[in-house]
Amino acid sequence: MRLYSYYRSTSSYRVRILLNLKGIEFEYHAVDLRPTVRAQETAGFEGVSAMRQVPVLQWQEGERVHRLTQSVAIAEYLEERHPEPSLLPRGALARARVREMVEIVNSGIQPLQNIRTLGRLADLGGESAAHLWAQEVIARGLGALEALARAHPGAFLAGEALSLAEVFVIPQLYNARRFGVDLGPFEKLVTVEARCSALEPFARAHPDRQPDAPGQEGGSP
Ligand SMILES: N[C@@H](CCC(=O)N[C@@H](CS)C(=O)NCC(=O)O)C(=O)O
Repeated sequence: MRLYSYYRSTSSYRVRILLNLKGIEFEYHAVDLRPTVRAQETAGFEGVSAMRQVPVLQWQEGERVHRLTQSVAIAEYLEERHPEPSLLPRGALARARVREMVEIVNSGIQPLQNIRTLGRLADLGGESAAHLWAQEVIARGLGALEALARAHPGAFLAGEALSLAEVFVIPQLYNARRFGVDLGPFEKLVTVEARCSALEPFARAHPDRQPDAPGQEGGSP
């Protein structure tokens, strides 16, 4: 499989964790999203992603090349095709609880503070207004996640088992630090993050360890 990714893209980070957890090898294809480069806008990339975004998962079956975008769709696909280890618990409500956490990140936080949104906000209102907005939406979403996680005692966010909730929330915490969000109020999220960081599939997916990260061969300056 090939993953079109950018080291600091949290949506790509989710898919890297997923592939590692499922034990699926992949070729890393870097797309440089830096505003000074914007490789996603190059002519060929529209055929890879109509939204001109990463992540994109690409694989071949016989003659056919398949591409899938949107990390939630990718997560559900991988869960169905590679059910072990399972990242969704048994029971309709428990599964819905995990998806609830996934959606808080996927639609409640990330689109409001992604590179495109913040770039436009900075154009309209200046860099510091955009930064403040990002801090606010991240902290608001993390507050909701912390409350949900505390309501479900256990070593992980939705109970005793690792699930898609960690796959989505751990990258968002990385981004929260980038934006200087105070993580003090999110004690359970940070505790679970430490537990996940000690696991190889999460550690290997970390932005700093990607081939396009600064300091890595092929990394950005
Ligand atoms: N809903 C999408 C979000 C994808 C997304 O926002 N990707 C960002 C990086 S995290 C991107 O490629 N931004 C570049 C752009 O929009 O120009 C997913 O979950 O995969």
